[in-house]
This record gives sequence, structure tokens and C-alpha cells, in this order.
Amino acid sequence: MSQKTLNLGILAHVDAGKTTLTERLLYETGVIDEVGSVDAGTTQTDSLTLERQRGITIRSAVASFALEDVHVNLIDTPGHPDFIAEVERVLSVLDGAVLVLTAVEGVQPQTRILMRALQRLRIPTLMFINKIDRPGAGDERVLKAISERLTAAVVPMGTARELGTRAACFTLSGADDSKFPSRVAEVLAERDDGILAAYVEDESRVPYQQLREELAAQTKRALVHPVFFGSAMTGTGVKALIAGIAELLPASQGDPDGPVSGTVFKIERGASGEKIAYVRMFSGTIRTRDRLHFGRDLQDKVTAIAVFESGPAVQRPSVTAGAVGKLWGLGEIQIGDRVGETGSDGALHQFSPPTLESVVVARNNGERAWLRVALAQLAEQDPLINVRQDDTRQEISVSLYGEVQKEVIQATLANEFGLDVTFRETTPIYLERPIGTGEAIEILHAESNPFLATIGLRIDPAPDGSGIDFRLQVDPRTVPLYLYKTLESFTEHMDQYVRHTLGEGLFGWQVTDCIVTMTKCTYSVPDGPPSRRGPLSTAADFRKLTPLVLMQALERAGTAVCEPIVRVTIETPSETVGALLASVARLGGVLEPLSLLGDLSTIETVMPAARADDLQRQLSALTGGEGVLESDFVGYQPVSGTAPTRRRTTADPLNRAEYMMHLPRRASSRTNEPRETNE
Ligand SMILES: Nc1nc2c(ncn2[C@@H]2O[C@H](COP(=O)(O)OP(=O)(O)OP(=O)(O)O)[C@@H](O)[C@H]2O)c(=O)[nH]1
Ligand SMILES: [Mg+2]
Repeated sequence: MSQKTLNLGILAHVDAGKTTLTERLLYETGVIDEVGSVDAGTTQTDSLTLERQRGITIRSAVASFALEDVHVNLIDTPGHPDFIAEVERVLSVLDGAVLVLTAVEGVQPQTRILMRALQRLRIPTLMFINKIDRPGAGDERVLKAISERLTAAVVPMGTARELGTRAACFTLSGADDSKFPSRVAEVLAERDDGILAAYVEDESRVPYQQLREELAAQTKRALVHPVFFGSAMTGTGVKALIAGIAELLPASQGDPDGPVSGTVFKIERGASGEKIAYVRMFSGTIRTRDRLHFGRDLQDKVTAIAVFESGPAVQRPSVTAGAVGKLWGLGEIQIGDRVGETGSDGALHQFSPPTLESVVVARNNGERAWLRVALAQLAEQDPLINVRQDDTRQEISVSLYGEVQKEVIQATLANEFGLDVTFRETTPIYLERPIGTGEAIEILHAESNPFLATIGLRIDPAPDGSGIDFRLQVDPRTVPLYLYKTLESFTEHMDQYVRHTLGEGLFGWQVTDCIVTMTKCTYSVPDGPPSRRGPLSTAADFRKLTPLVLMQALERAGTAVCEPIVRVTIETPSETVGALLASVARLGGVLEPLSLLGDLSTIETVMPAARADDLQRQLSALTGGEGVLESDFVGYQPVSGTAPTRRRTTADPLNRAEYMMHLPRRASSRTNEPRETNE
């Protein structure tokens, strides 16, 4: 029999108290006998040495507890914006979330970013206003900020008293509370006509029980958000939150006998360096020794399984629908892979990508190869660091969100790999977008064509943010099915060759937002003997010819180099607006209407991310330390002036002699390419 499960994410801005709350939840539900502390480095979920040293969460971590008939897997996430990718990876496996705020800091920029993602994905979310014991704690102020800046669909579930003192406490409201039922009815009525009609007729006609049920129903559909107050430190309000989790969030019971389906949201290495994949199961059952399909057409044998049942994971023979399990034995598995079926969740980005990069240098020259291995392992756990290897210059660079992530990578390389590294200057990551349509073709047996295949490709611009789309537009009879077996498999492989090529465009940056169409395809059929036309085409012919054709097409299309753009909102004392506006104009910001609210003014502007960093640095001086700047990634726009270039890490297909000297290796070790006989 399978139990109901609730996979619950704990999300918030940095230092809001997520890990402390996770610890409290485990304590109150009897999983641990003593509450560990972040400051002493003794919590269940901040288990990495670096997390304990620094007192911040770096990786998401799972711990579980039982609640009546529901099994809850808590996923504690990092709050620092540099680790937003960890949150991203977790979102696709959640049934519900607790968004933590604090009674002191209220709604932070990161809170808004997280709430927007939760709303887009319609993840049922409760709010917990933590730290009511801290001096400066407020309740009405925070509720007001929530309804103005996050969502108006909130229901405070009780009252906090003695705020700002160790004695601060929270009591739940109930049926006999004078205002609570009508407040609940009011919020629910906005989304339910039945309640509205009954409520308009006679407030007291809606029975309290019905209101509670409707509140749970609307919360489970992510339409309203119950709000709890408390202190993860003293424990007040945590029992109320637990009751809320049980009543208001949707536990699910997948089908253990259905087809196997799950998503990998975390990878780690075990004590002896073995790879461990964290999978959330949606359907079916995986048993040890099963051969499991995952990612793009890969399979491997599961050698061991551990399941989260109460506290940390325990070894079990199987993991079933709803549960989170750790799987051993899957050497090639990656974050975002589906298991049981092919495909990956990789493309569904909720947050902005890293917009910075930096070269990593081993202080000891002899450790370069080891650094490569180490970074490849870090990239397994955090694919967005996107390790780039420049063979000619013997350099390795990584993509970054910010300085804290950089420090963490440096410390991890030192602690876990014994590597002493430094970083060169951090620079922005640009993108290239095609600005027109370009077409090119290489014909089989033509003198200019070094490979045995005909490939025709066209590249067209596509809407911003749409990524790369590959389409096959050829007569299926001209496709080498003897190599690729099915049309789908051929399309998938061509798609990979295309993506690999577009990793470095005309200026060396990733090319995106385009449609690539294959317009022509033929392969070589041997003749003779004696043969005039040579042997049968191999997969290598298609793989190596694709970059030659595609880059010619891209050159004809032309590209625009684009830089990351942010929307900047600044709240500042009105008398400082003049100086700020002048500064914004100097930095090339596009100003939007300004709102004046008494002493405080809000300025909104759109500008390159790099300029926003400059503005942030000047902000304190310009506003007497009173200004607050919030920046939100909005996308990429063409740079003005000369386009920055990036050195290619692979041979340039537009330089045919160089390209033929350094033919590309396989697109990735995970490419299950048909056998290549001619290499
Ligand atoms: N006074 C008070 N302090 C708290 C409370 N909850 C957490 N703290 C403290 O706030 C600091 C941050 O707590 P964490 O639990 O690490 O916060 P977090 O949200 O997990 O932080 P990151 O994971 O790094 O984003 C620690 O010093 C905690 O002891 C609370 O309710 N009251
Ligand atoms: Mg934490």
C-alpha cells in the first residue's frame, strides 16, 4: 500500500530562517530530540562542511517527517540569490511550499522573485512570517507589504502577540473569533461565486466548516495563501504551521503500479566518490537491479536505493510513486533528467540564467588536469556553471551568478579536491541572436565538401527567450535510417549537432532565439566495384558537416550581440530624486514614469545589468544611505557600440583549413551516437 506524500519546499530570501524552521519542524514532529542550530553548525539540512562554517545554505537538502497519514519530504533550499539555480531545480518536484518571510525585513526582492515563480507554476503556498521574537518585528506592516507587493489573496490565520520579545507568541483564529470567518469568506468569495452569493445574502449563512473546506480547496489550487506567524528560534507558531500543512496543502498518492516516471533534482557524490541521484517519483516503482531508462536514450542498472521516510534516507529495496529516493549506480545521470522515460526538464527556466563568467586558474600549473576533473564534478551538481574549456589557451571558465558563488566554488575546490585556485576578472556573458535569415548547403561529392553527406540548413530569427528550435523539412526517404533507425532519432541527433555548433556564434557567444530548419539531406550509397563514389555515409559525416553548413548560414544571417538587461526599481527619499535621475541618465537607463508617495519616491528604469551594478555602488552616496535598489532580470538586448567578442574554444568552422585540422570531438559523452566506422 502506498502512503500519501507531500513534497514540501521551504523557500525564502537569505537568512530568513528556512534551515532553522526545517529543524523545528523535524523536532516538533518527533524526528529529532534536540533542535540543532545554524550558528553552531548542527542542523540536519546544512550538512556540508562549508554550510556549517559559513552558516548559510548552499545546496538544497531533503529531510522527512510523518504527519497523521501523510509522509512529508521537506526540501530546505538556499536563499542567497547566487544559489537560485538550486531553487530552480527543486521547483519541478514540489507539491507545495512554505514561503518564509521575516517580521523584521518583510517582503524582500528575492521574496518577490520566488513568489512569482511559485505563482507561475501554481504551487500551493503557505506563508510563514518568522522571527516575531526579534526587536523591530511587525505584523500589520508585513501583511500590508505582502498584499501590496506579493499578492492580495492572503488569509492571516491568527494573531501574533508581544512582537519583538522572547515571549512573542502566535494563536490561531477559529470559528468564534469575531473577525476571522468574515475575513476568510471575503477572500474566498473573490474566487468562488457560490460563497460570494451566500455571503452577500447573509454573512453568517456560510457555515464555518464549509469555509474551512473551501479555504483548503482554494489553497490547494494555489489561489489563496494562508499566512502564519511565528519564530523558528523559540518555536512559537510552528505547531500551527504544521497543522496548516496537514490541512491546507495537497498530499498526493501516485500510482505505484503505473509506468515509471520521475525527475532528478539533485546529484551528489557519496563517501567513496560514487554518484547519487535524488529522484522524485511521480508514478511507478523502481527496484534495485532494475535497468532504468533516463535522459536522452540512456540506461543503467540501479545498484542501491535509499528512501526518505523519517529524517535522513534509509536503504530500501524500492522507491514508489510520490516518494523522494536516492539512487546509486547511474553513472551518466544528470540533474533535470527524467527517469523511466526519456527527456529532461532542463529547458524550463523560471529564473534568470547566470550572467557572469570568470576564468579559473590553478595556482599550481601541474594541477590543471585535476582542476578539469574537479570542475566537471561540480558541474554535475550545478550544471549552470557551464564549464568551458579553451584548449588553445589552456583555460577553463565557469558561468557565475555572483561573488558568493565564486567564493564557494573556490572553497569547495580547496576542501574537497585540495586545489588552490584563483579567479580572473568577472565579465558579463553575452548572447548572439540572428538578425536575418541565412541559408547554406554542402552537396555530397562536391569538391568543396570534405564529408560524405548533403546537408542544407536555414536559420531564422525567433522571438526573444524562445531558445533554439530545430525542424526537419526533408523527404524522409533521403534520411540515413540505416544509421539512425528512426526519423525521431535522426532529428534528435541533428538537433544536438546544431545546438553544439550554436554554442559559439560569429562573435564567440552562445547563439539563441532561432529556428534551424534542415532543408536538404542525402547520404552516399556505395557503388562499384570499382567504386567511384566511396563508401556509405557514417554518422560522423553528418556530425562533422553540420557545423560547416550551419556557420555559413549563420554568417549570411548575421548576428547581434546582446547583453543582459534588468529592470531597476529604486525607492528613495524624494529630495534625492534629482541626483539619482541624473546618474541614471548618465548610465544610459531608460526612465519610466516616476511615482511620488509623500517623502518616498520610486524610480523605475531599464538598463544593462552591468550599469545597474555601477548604480548600486553609487546608490549609498547619492541617497544618503536611504535608497533601496531592486533589480529584476528582464532579458537580453543588443549592445550599443562595438560588439564584444569571446575567443572560441573550438575550431572555427568558417575557417575550413583550421576546422579540418581540429575536427570536433563528440558533442557530449552522453551522445549515444550510432557507431562511427570511418573515424
Ligand atoms: N531571533 C530569531 N532568529 C532566527 C529565527 N530563525 C532563524 N534565526 C536566525 O537567523 C539566522 C539565519 O537562519 P537560517 O535558518 O540559517 O536562515 P536560512 O533562511 O536557512 O538562510 P540561508 O539558507 O542561508 O538562506 C541564524 O542566525 C538563525 O539563528 C527566529 O525565529 N528568531
Ligand atoms: Mg538555510
